[in-house]
Order: sequence, then structure tokens, then C-alpha cells
Amino acid sequence: MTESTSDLVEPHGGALRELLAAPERVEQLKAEAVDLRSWDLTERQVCDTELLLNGGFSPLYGFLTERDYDSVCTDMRLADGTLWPIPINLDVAEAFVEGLQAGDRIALRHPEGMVLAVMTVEDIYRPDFKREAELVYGAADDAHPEVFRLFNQCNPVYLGGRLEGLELPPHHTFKHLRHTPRELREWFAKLGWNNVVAFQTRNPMHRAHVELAKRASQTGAANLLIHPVVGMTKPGDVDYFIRVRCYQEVVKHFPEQTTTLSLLPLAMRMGGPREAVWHAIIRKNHGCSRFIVGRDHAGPGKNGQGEDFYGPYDAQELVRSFEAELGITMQPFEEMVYVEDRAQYVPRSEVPEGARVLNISGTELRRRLKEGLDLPDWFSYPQVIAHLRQAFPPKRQQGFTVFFTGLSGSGKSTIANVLMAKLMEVGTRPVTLLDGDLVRKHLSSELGFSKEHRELNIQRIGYVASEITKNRGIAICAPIAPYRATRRTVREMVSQYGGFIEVHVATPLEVCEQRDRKGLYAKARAGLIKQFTGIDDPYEAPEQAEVVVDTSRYSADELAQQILLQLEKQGYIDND
Ligand code: PPS
Repeated sequence: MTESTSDLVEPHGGALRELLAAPERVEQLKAEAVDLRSWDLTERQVCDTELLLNGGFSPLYGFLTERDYDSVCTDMRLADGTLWPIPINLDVAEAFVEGLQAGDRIALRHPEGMVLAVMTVEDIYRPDFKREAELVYGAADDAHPEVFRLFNQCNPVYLGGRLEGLELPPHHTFKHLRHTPRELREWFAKLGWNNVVAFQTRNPMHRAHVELAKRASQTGAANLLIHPVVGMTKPGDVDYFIRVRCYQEVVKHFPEQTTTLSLLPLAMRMGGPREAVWHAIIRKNHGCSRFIVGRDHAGPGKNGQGEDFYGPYDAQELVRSFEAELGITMQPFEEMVYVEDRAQYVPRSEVPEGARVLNISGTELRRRLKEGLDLPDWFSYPQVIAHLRQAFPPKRQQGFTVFFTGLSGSGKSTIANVLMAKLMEVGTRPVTLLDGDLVRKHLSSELGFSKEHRELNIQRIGYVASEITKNRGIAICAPIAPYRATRRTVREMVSQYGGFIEVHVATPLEVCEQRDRKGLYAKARAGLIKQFTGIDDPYEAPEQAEVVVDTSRYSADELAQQILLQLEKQGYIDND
């Protein structure tokens, strides 16, 4: 065994299980890794590996074996009874496990190429994602971002086993704000902070959060650790580069002697109550004695029926029920709201009767940022707003993607070409057309039309479109894109950087087949082409496309105008 379960039982941390090997052993592992089967870690697996190696996930000693996984899913405990609410799994492709056996060792590689850890495979198993979704997240409903990931992006095989760490993942941003659990414990000890309350966040902080955190530290007579997640958060969240600049401004409003800021490279699951328990364990590992749990902690938003997945205070209840066992005190907190006549923030339940309460929701904040509207001083700090304004320029300056989807021969390319010409006439941004046929020639020439290949093709288009959008250009995509889930993935990729306008070219199959410009429908009917969309392969029509057009009733010019008007209505084309 090479991991060190250190004796560093700090005032509040409990034993820290760090999995980084000693320097001599690292040299041996490096030599061994050269000949090992090697797995390229995904972004999320890098986050999990970092917290396994640095002790943030103590007492885990690696990715969960099937016995531990089952027990975590059903009972929120490892097989030995230790409280652990969220499964931590290494998901890999079927091809990777061919010939792999329990007892084999594999190298886990960072995307930059270095080996982060060597894993001794103890278990190779195929999970039931539906069961995991129901047990851990409460529903097999893919409106939940983690359930969506399980159903659509997760690799089918889980590997369980012990890790020996070679090095932690490199970080090139905000190095001075990153600390391992050991570093934080030592830092707290040096400062004499023996009672520290942690504040978890994945959003920019405004005055309400500052008031909440200040009250929490005062109530608990504790020092404050602002501990934002900078690994992976909910799709669509403000990216962490911008958030960290905002936190750096906000931290200036706390006394330097009692408050600090540190970034946590966690991949969140948006698991509500279970996630709150997990966050508490992670904060305890980072040397904290208290943990703030507010309203709707790590909430995933609405389910498929438009209702919240979890009740607003479910997370507080679950953490409270485990408080003694967790060894960290929960500091429950209500939502803070601004009472106008008092010019003060107070918890919602303490608002005097009849008092006027002001509040700006996250959605309203984004609307005001996107439209360049005023944001009052009572809500946030001018420096924070300035950073956010940089990140959310008005829509007329943002990039966007127009994503056409529809059957072969539906008229996607024709309208896309007209639209491209019109947008070039507008002339405010560079325009790139990613037509289905063009992409298949230049980016996806080796791909066929199986489900797997089509998904890969669309993901490539999505990646290029998201880069164009990020750099404030216009991408026009025109593939068939027959699968709903893949289109949703592309929407998420692009929306974090700018607009995403899905256009369903809903020309009926009969009309497409009658036209049969390329003669492909005839061939498909004759069985000469297999897996042809609409004939012997499905087309899942969009349910929420921004624009639906039918080329059997209008000309391409008329339809391109409809799309332009929609872009204008949404604010992307505007001469002001
Ligand atoms: S997908 O599903 O989005 O990856 O398809 P896409 O990249 O848009 O490619 C569609 C074009 O490829 C031709 N073609 C087929 N289409 C559908 N199914 C099968 N089996 C197939 N084989 C070849 C067809 O010409 C499509 O072009 P468009 O422009 O859509 O007619």
C-alpha cells in the first residue's frame, strides 16, 4: 500500500487519506506506466481523480468497486458502513476493457499527456444507469443534468480499484487561489483558525451572498472560507474565469484577518440533498468545522413536469440527519432579501409585515446584462457588475449559431445558403457555413451513418460551432442531426458562449421523397442504402425549436427572412 493515511488529525478534519505516492515510488510508477494500458481521463474524471489523490474525497482510496457502488446507491454508505452519498466511478468504453482482468494495472492520463495515477483494477462492471439515476438523483428524468450525462454521455463500463498517484493535475489559472486539503488545514493551523465555516458556491456572489456568509460566520463565531467550485458545474453557469474575478472583488468586502478564498476543483452532480452531504464531507476534509447549507443546495432546476426535483430545504434536512456522524456542523441559512425601507438585507422569514422586498433573480440578472440594462447598487458591487458585463456583452455583440435540422432533401442547405448571404450583407460578424455534406467531406470523411457515427459527426459540428460562437462569429449548421439528445448536447456546448437558434426544417417525408434530388430515397427504398433517415432510421423531431419552417409552402427566400426576423426579435441583429 502506498497511500498515506496521514496522522494529521487536525482539530476538525479527521484523518486525511492522500493517495500520492512517495517520490521514490513515483519514479517506479513512471517507469511501469510506459508499458501499461492507458486511459485518457475526461474533464470530469480529472476532477474526481484530483480530489481522490489530494484527499478531498477521504476516506476513498480509489474509484468505487461494484460492492461499494451498490451500497452507495442504495444506502448512501460504502460497503463497510462509512457514510458516502455520491458514486465516484471511472467509466470507460467497451473497447478499453477487452482482455482486461481484475488485478491488471492501468495508467490514468491527463489530457495534456502526463500519467496522474496508476490504478489496480479490482472490478469491471456494467452499471444500470436507470437504477443509479433513480436511487441517487431521485428520478430517471433526463431534465436532471447528471441523469442526462448518465444516459447520453457516460461510458458503459465502470472500473473500480485502488489508485497510486504520481502527480496532481496541472492548473494554469489562479494558482495562488488553489489549495489541497492539507495546505488549507496547515494554513488554518498557522493562522490559529480553529473554527472555520465554508461557503459553497457555483455562481457569482452579490450583496445577498455576502450578507449571508457574514451572518453565518458571526452566528458560528467562525472564520470564513469562501470555497467556490471551479471544476464542473451546471451547464449554462457563468464560467469560472469570470466568477473568480468576481470573487476576488467580493472578498475585499470581508475582513482580511478572518476570511479567505480558495478554489475547489470539484465536478458537481447537482444532486441536491445527497450532494449537500457530500459537500459537507469534502469541506470537513479541507479542515472546516462548519458548512453553510442554504435554500435548494446544489439544485438541478425543474424536472420534465416543470416541478423542482427536490424541496427547497430537503438538503438541510438530510445534512441535519447525519450531522453527528459527519463531524461537521451545518449552518442552515434562509434566502436573504433586501428590505427597501430598511436599506438592509434580512432572512426572508424576518421581513417585517408589509415591508417592500426587492429581489433580482438569476434569470432577471442575465436579462439585464444581456440587454445592457441598469443593475442597482443594493444588488451588487459595481466592480462585480463590470466583470459580468464583459462576460455578457449585449446580444448584438455576441456570437450565435443557427442550427438547422431536418430530413435529407428537406431544404436545409438551400435556406442555409440564403441565410448566410443575408447575414454577410448585414456584415457585423464573420459567417461560417457548416453544411452537412461539407462537414462530411472535410471533418468527418471517415464516418458512416450508424447512430454512433452520426452522434460523433454532430458533436464535431457542435464543437466547431461553439468555438465560432465563443469568438463572437456566426455559425450556420445544416446537418440532418436526427437525435434529440445529441442536439441538446450541442445546444449546451454553444449556449455557454452565445445564442443558439434551432431551426426545424419540417418538410414532410413525402415531399422530400418526391423531390429525391440525389436519388437516395429511391435507393433506400430499394434497400441499396441502409440506415437512411426517415426510411429505416429514425428522425426525432425537435420539441422546442426556436423556428419551424416548411419548404413545401414557402420559398427559401421567404424562410430565410423568417429566420432573420427571429434573430432580430431576439436582439442578435440590431443596428443600435
Ligand atoms: S447526420 O445524420 O446528421 O450525421 O447526417 P449528415 O451529416 O447531415 O449527412 C446527411 C447527408 O448524407 C447523405 N446520406 C444519408 N443521409 C441519411 N441517411 C443515410 N443513410 C445517408 N447516406 C448518405 C444525404 O445526402 C444527406 O444529405 P442531405 O443534404 O441532408 O440530403
